[in-house]
Amino acid sequence: MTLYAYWRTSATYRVRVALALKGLAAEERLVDIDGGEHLRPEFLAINPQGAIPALVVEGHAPLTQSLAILEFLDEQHPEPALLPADAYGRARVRSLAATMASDTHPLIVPRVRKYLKEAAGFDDAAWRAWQTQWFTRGFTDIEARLRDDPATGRFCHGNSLTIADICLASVEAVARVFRIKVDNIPTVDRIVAECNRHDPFSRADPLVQVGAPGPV
Ligand SMILES: N[C@@H](CCC(=O)N[C@@H](CS)C(=O)NCC(=O)O)C(=O)O
Repeated sequence: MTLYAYWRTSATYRVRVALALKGLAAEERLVDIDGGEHLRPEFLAINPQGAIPALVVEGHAPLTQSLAILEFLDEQHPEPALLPADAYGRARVRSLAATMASDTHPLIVPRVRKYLKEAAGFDDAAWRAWQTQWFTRGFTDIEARLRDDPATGRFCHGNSLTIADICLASVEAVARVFRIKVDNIPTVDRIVAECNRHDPFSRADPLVQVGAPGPV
C-alpha cells in the first residue's frame, strides 16, 4: 500500500493511526502541500480534489477522504474493531468523528487559508484569530457532548478506541502544531492523553514525521 501523505496534516494522521492500530504498513509518499505539490498534475491524477491523504492499494483505484479510508480499513481488517458492534453506538461514534473531521478540520486547511488571505484580506493575525475560533468551537462542541454522556468512557465511546478518538486526536495534534491551546476541555484533554499513551498515536504525531520542522 502507498499512503500519499504530508507530515503536518490531520487527515493523514488519521490514516496513519488506523493503519498502525490494524498492524498494517504503507509506504509513505510525501506530497508537499506547502510547496503546492498537491495541485500538480501528477498528484491530481491520484486525487483530482487536490487533497491528501490518498491510499493506494495495489491493483485498485486510489482511496481518498480519511473517514472513508478508516471505514475501509475497518471493514477489510476487522480486528481491532474501530466501530462499536451496535447501530446506536456506531451512529454516536460517527457523529463524534464528524464533529472533528467534517465540522472542524475543514475550516483550517490550506485552501481556506489561501482564500482568506488572497480574497478576503486576512493578514497573519486575522488568520490566527480564525484558527483559534474554529479550533475552540470544535473542541468546545465535542467537550459538551462527551463530558456528561454515560456512553463516554476511557475513550470517546466506552473503553475501546474508535474512529471518534482518532478524529479527536487528529485535530488536537494539528492544533498543537499551530500552538493553539484551548482551555476548559478536561474530557477532551483526558481522552487525548489516553490516546497518546498508545504507540499508534504517538508514532503518527505530526512532529515526529519526516519533513517536520518542529512547531510552526
Ligand atoms: N475531508 C478530507 C480532508 C482532506 C484535506 O483537506 N487534506 C488537507 C491536508 S489535512 C489538504 O490536502 N489540503 C490541501 C489544501 O487545502 O489545499 C479528509 O478527511 O481526507
